[in-house]
Amino acid sequence: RPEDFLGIDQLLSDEERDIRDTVRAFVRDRVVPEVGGWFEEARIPHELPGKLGKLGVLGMHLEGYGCAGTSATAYGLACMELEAGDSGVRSLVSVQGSLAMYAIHRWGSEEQKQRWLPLMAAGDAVGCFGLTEPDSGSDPGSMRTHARRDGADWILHGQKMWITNGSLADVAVVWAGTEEGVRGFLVPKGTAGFSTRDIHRKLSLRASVTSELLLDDVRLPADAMLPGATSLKGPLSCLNEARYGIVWGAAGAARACFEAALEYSTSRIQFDRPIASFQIQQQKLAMMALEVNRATLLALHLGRLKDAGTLRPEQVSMGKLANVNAALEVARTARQVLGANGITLDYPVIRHMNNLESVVTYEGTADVHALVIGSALTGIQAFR
Ligand code: TGC
Ligand code: FAD
Repeated sequence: RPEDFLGIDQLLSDEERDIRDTVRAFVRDRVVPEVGGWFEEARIPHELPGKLGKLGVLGMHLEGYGCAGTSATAYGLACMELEAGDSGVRSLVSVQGSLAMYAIHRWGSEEQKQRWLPLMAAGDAVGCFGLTEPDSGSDPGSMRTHARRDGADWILHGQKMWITNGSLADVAVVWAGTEEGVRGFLVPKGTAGFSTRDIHRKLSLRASVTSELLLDDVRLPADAMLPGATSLKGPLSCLNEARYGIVWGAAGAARACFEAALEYSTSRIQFDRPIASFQIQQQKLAMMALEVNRATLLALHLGRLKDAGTLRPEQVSMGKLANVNAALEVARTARQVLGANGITLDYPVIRHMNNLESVVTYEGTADVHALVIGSALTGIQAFR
């Protein structure tokens, strides 16, 4: 089993392997045969959230409210399998579970949790998470979207950009500046003044809906606000969760590219020999196997730390930076191994390669994560 060269499987419990294998089978049967078409058509099927809900992966690491309450490691393994299918499918699950549901679970009122989490865990309601704005990406503290009190209500105004699941979502978690600091608001689809506009012409993460959220003096009742979050720490704490999933997911995308390259190299004949028999190709295969195994080990280590309750944000940054960069390197190498076939959607590699260009940018760019690590190492903040 070249993708598990180091025998990392032995470090998993039976339950973790069972969950992993269930998600792997779902991806093999329901995602892999279709996802090239979804990518080509730039769409994600509307019935997919319901199927993912039945699979039990939406908010699976959260406790109660219809969520499965698995370990963080099991959740990570699910992310790895989903992203081995496509980063867009893992994104849907990350945004639903780690961003929108986690925000409600961690910062919401009991009523908000009761209203939304069971529906979202089942995939009967989709969520999105609006932090980024046209002029506020890496620096979310500069956001212009704001909310002011008007009697008992809130009036929310502004614009969010690059929002995964935006137009698909039944509820948007929107972060806004207020006189009381940064606060989160639950904005149901159809609320007067709230509309979405999809972003087209993407060449990456095409099997995923990405939208703008337009908030034109949206009047919200007092109970739309997440009571627990009062600063940027609110949204940033959610990002830790989603970034953790990406640490695993990137290892899955890398594995899928490596497997495609290995299979191709043993069957493609040039100069009367399989290309796998040439030393240069073997070196590429060895490098890819190394990166896939190393990324998986790193993800598992962070999973164990998270389950022990000791995982620190800067460790998540190191995992995201390392594994997404490794996955990009593997994808680019695999694409070359496939020659001309590597540029088509008949093979998964260029789809993963292009997707990873989004993954390296969202949830904190590689630069931002390097600076988070640099700040932890030196005690000197170099962001501003
Ligand atoms: P800074 O002054 O450092 O911190 C402000 C407050 O936040 C706290 N904090 C954190 N809390 C929890 N987890 C973290 N990782 C935290 N980082 C900081 C901090 O303690 C402070 O708390 P308090 O109590 O004093 O208020 O903030 P800064 O403005 O200097 O920014 C720091 C920086 C650059 C690291 C941060 O803003 C950042 O991470 N920027 C990147 C933005 C980003 O990642 N956006 C992602 C948007 S969502 C998305 O991309 C979804 S894609 C999903 C998909 O499709 O899969
Ligand atoms: P910028 O912040 O403008 O950065 C541009 C370049 O400058 C980058 O290379 C960056 O590393 C560099 N840079 C910035 N600041 C510094 C600095 N201090 N030091 C050194 N270099 C710096 N956001 C959401 O809120 N919700 C979502 O669901 C969501 N989904 C997304 C889906 C996709 C497909 C994509 C592509 C993005 C999504 N995002 C989402 C937005 C994403 O989080 C942002 O794109 C990301 O945070 C970077 O912001 P930016 O694109 O504005 O780049």
